[in-house]
Amino acid sequence: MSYVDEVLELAIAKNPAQPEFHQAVKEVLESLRVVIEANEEKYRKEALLERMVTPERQILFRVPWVDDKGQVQVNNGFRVQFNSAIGPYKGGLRLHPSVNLGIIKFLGFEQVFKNSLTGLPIGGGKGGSDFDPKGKSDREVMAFCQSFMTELYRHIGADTDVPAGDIGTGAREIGYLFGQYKKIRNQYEGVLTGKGLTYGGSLARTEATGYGLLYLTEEMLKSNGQDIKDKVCAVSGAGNVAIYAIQKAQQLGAKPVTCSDSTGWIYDPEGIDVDLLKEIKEVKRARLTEYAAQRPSAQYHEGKGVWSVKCDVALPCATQNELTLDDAKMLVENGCIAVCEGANMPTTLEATEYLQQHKVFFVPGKASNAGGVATSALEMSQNSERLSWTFEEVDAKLKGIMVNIYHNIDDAAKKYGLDGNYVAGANIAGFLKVAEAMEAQGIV
Ligand code: NDP
Ligand code: 2IT
Repeated sequence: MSYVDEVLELAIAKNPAQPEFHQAVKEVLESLRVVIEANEEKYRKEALLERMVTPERQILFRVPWVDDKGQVQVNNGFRVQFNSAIGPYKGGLRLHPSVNLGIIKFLGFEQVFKNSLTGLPIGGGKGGSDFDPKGKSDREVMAFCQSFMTELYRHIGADTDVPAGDIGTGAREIGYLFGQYKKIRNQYEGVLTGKGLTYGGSLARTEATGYGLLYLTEEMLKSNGQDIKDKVCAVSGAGNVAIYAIQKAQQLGAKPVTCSDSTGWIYDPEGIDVDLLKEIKEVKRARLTEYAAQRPSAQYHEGKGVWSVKCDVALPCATQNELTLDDAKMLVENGCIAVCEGANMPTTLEATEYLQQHKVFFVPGKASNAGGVATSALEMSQNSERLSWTFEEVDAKLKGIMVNIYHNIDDAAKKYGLDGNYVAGANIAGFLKVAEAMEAQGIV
């Protein structure tokens, strides 16, 4: 059996009931075949792939807190420190009722390669909890965050592991987490990113993932003889990534016509009103029905459906496996030319294959959504030098990083005879840097 198949089997057998983790490992290992086969004996002897699919450390903990009725609640807390070959562990904290160890491991595994692609010195990690911030009071969110940090603080640090936001973790949660860390450690350090601007946050971090997605999409289309201008975009999600993807798409002259949340979706043929969306989601924390109520051109539909809308470019920005084979078929049928992932692993393996077979440009999240974590690394740099850069400086660096990522993944794909296969390009380019760093550091 080939080394890749051996490790794939092993990863599945050793991590039962973690389908998202299996999916992420399968996607990466399958596309590394060409690289591994060229050095099979060496990599096998070093057990390099076994080490890559096994987190360096996994921390599971109890998070007890008291709700507004005086009732004690208990959630599960996770931090998976996946790989520190190229820098301190870095990656977000997801707060969502669906969170379990397999989901955090898939996200941590993806993060290793993504962070490598940024070209910045950050290793990969991810964490979170099955706590649901939706419908909770600010005091309840604070109580949860303080309890979560009361355990997490001993495992993290500005040079050890630097968490940040993800689904359900935004500026409010990062603030409460940072406050508790500082109180326990009596230390003011850049231990989290996505901080508020008054206490060490970076300008443009809020916008970075969505803006970065569009910078990369623009560059990818340009390199393939297409222009982002006037492209109709279908966007899913209505959170941090989706909102700023919509905003940057509009600034670049494209026309985003959809967005969605977990209960329904909006089709707005005149283009999404991003100020209204921000007001509803960032300020009121309300549902998309409110958007339709205030915007005569918008149609609201219950359930899923953004991929049924005719579009040129699809930008999935909500969650994993939200774009299925049936969705991919509808997109192809409707003439979609590109799918660039804002979320982590939003496209199923079958849908990805179908899109690639039908010559749709497909860029995986570990490349196209890397602008968020890249700007987090820029926040770490600013914290280290105790300075802050202007919005324009950070934004220009972000754009440069995204343009570079596109060319690196494109070049890596071409080098291995896989022209236009950005999944392979991203996995290969991300892998090679981490592999070399691991080999240089011995068996640790
Ligand atoms: P948010 O919590 O800000 O927004 C998530 C959005 O997706 C919400 O509109 C949410 O709706 C919607 N959604 C629909 N179905 C689901 C579901 N089953 N589970 C969770 N959300 C759902 O998160 P972000 O925008 O920060 O993250 C979106 C995606 O982008 C995730 O995959 C995340 O890992 C990825 N990402 C985020 C980065 C960042 O910097 N924030 C960086 C790189 C990737 P509702 O509010 O109704 O739940
Ligand atoms: O998936 C991701 O890259 C993030 N949620 C951002 C991580 C970070 O450390 O900014």
